[in-house]
Amino acid sequence: MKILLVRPWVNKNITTVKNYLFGEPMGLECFSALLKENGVEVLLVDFMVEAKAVIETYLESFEPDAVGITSQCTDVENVKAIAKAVKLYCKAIPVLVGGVQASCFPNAFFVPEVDYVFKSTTRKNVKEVLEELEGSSNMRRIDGVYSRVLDFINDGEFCYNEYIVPDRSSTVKYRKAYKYVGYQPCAIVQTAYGCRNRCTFCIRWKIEGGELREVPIAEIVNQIAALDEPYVMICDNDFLINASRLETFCDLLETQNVKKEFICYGSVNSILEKPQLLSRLRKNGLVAVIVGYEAFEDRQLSIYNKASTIDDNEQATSLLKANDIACWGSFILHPDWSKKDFKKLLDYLDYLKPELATFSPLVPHPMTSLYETYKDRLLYDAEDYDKWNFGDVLIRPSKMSLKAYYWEVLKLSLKMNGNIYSVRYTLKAFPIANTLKMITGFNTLFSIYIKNMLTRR
Ligand code: B12
Repeated sequence: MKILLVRPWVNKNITTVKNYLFGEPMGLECFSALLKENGVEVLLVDFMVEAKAVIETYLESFEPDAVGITSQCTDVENVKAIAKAVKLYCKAIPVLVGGVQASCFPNAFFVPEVDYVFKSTTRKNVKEVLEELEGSSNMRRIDGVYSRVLDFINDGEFCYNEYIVPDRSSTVKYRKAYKYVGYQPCAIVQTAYGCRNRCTFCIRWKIEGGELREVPIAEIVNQIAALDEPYVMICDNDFLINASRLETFCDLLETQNVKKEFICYGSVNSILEKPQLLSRLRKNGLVAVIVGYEAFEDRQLSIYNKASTIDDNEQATSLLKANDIACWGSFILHPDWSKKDFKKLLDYLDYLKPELATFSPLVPHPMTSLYETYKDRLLYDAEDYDKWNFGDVLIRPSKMSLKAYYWEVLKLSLKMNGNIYSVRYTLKAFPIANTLKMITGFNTLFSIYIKNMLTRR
């Protein structure tokens, strides 16, 4: 059996960070690994890289027996367009959809052109779907999967995604294109699922579960050692959570002589709990930590149910700086902010001096309790999936017009990313060609903000 796997093109209408966050389609690589375990021949096409390619070319040349498509919130229309094109080419080719959007909103894909929607992906449910595709089993209810022949009805058990080692050979022809901020080529690795924190705005602990599930660290180091990329982005919610696991991580990197540079997400608490470990992590390649600061006041941190205080944030930043680890801070822009609040954030950034900072307007995602709080102020319906991209303003601002709010966001991004401290860091940390690409990326983002400012009502 032959299965064609597809990551859709970037949606042209969204507020996107694709110019500097351009990671590998790890979900499809995991699915590819499962398919190969079952003897399936796989071809993966990444339309995020091959932006001008069309699906028909691959349907003709590869002649697949089925097509699998991955999805994020911004991909819904493109996934459906690909599914439609597949069915127009040959009605008999089954279409399978998975990915984070299928996990969050499987019903977004309950359309006649899609045959299977995977809410969760496991060895067992992939095997069962393959048996159906091969005709060796009857249509039946499969855990975690909605199928069209059963009218997309499945009231059975659902589980979380199973850990699968990604089949990186499936993306070999694209790998040089994958980057994370100024680090290119950069691989992505997941070493754990779940989170101990319960931040009110976050969907990750909803998708992955509240319990921390760790993959044996020796398995992870073997995976990292086998990578060609010099840079590795560790996408766990909080890679810095487990001190003894991090010690073993360093032991193994040292004994196996693995030399890479790492970027990870780390919580303020995790940084504060293990100051003694940071210098060892730095020696073993940790170059940057993405820290969710979110706010500049304790009052707001407690609204978001953050486990840290403003004091903690400052201490964590100092610890990172003392160990020469860059701090990439992320912040949430609250819809009830006045111009003064934007100014306060800017002052706070001036004081904290994260090497880089990103801003996301508050997203009251339907999977979170914030949805109820803000549902009367929403600018878009929950089904306008591509608007829920963590870049658009979704809640009507209370202290200024939407236009004025976008203007504040634009000014903030310009001032922050153009500040001498960040520019100096960027020039020092990344090759000049990558810095130039980042500048283009920021410019594109600014033009999107300007467009939003002028057109959004
Ligand atoms: C790395 C990453 C990226 C990478 C690449 C992601 C990708 N898969 O293509 C880059 C940097 C490109 C990226 C971009 C964006 N991202 Co992003 N990203 C992540 C991150 C940190 C990890 C994703 C990941 O690789 N997970 C691990 C893999 C293994 O999980 P997975 O993809 O779900 O795959 C599993 C199953 O879903 C299944 N599967 C996947 N595909 C398929 C297909 C089939 C057919 C089947 C059967 C199964 C299957 O197999 C895997 C088994 O475990 C997550 C946060 C997180 N940890 O989830 C955010 C996250 C996914 N991103 C998010 C967002 C919002 C974006 C952007 C929209 C931001 C923006 N405004 O530009 C863009 C969209 C890019 C686009 N498509 O145009 C949101 C998604 C929200 C949503 N409902 O979709 C998340 C959850 C972050 C958050 N805010 O909480 N992202």
